[in-house]
Amino acid sequence: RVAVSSLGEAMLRLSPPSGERLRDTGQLRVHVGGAEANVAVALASVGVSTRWTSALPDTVLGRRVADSLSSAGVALDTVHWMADERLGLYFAEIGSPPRPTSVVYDRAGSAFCSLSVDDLDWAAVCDAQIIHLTGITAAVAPGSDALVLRAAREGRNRGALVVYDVNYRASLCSPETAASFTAELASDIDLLICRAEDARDLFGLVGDPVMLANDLARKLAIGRVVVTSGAGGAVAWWDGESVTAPALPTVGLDRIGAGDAFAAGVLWGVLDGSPQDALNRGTAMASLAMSVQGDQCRFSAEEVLEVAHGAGREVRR
Ligand code: KDG
Repeated sequence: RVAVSSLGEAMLRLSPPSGERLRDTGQLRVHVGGAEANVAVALASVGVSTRWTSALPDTVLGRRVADSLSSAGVALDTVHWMADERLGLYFAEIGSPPRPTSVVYDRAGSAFCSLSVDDLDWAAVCDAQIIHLTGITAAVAPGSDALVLRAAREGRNRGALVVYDVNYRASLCSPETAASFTAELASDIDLLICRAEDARDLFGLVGDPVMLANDLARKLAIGRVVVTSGAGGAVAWWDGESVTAPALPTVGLDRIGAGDAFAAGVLWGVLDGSPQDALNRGTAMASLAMSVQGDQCRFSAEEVLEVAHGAGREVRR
């Protein structure tokens, strides 16, 4: 049994070198991305046993993704390999104020889009203490919501804790669809992670992050809710108590994947720390993720805890 099992699509990200634009560049740097893969890599890097389940094309690109995850220590035994399929791609131009980061997806018809519930061995996928799922996985293709519903149900039946990150992507579905899916899944969610802007855009909630966490917990009847608000830090409503953690200073070199690093820190804290440890590890990992290029946060437990301690806060190991 692994500590964390995550399910989702991986993509290759193609980005111009820093300071160049997609419309002009003659070079593209390659990074492996995909929110759930990012969470799995960040967790494995701090020493948490982690499994990632997905569908990959049996091509050099699919193998590149697998090699990248397994080099971080992620277990891939439940990955479904597919012949004659493609890997999703995305193009990201990393912004620098006042120019925002912009993303163009090329993920339609990927191997993950044709993954069905019958392709997976659910006993193996859900043999974990925590099942990590996101709204991206549910919205990748018509029918992928069934993967998320099944994973949450199988996880629950096996005594796992189900963590759902709303992670709304406007390119994949409408806010209404994302909100109604979250409501459908809610009775199987133990811990919800949601950006403040998603709480507003999907659920029509307004107020400061403490109120948002409280209101989401009440609206969806979920006992633990974490709300993130970028530079405003993170807030949790956790079994009836409020917990907060400020964001840590960072150069913000590459913000893509920071939310996934945050989620990984929270899951790590859920496994062996207090709710405050969970938020502190999350904000430390998010700030570290933003200090390097690429979607993934590959820092050791010592490096993460040093950053968390450096901010003058107690994080137990
Ligand atoms: O959170 C980072 C992800 O956005 C990135 O790795 C790609 O999964 C991705 C997506 O759907 O945007």
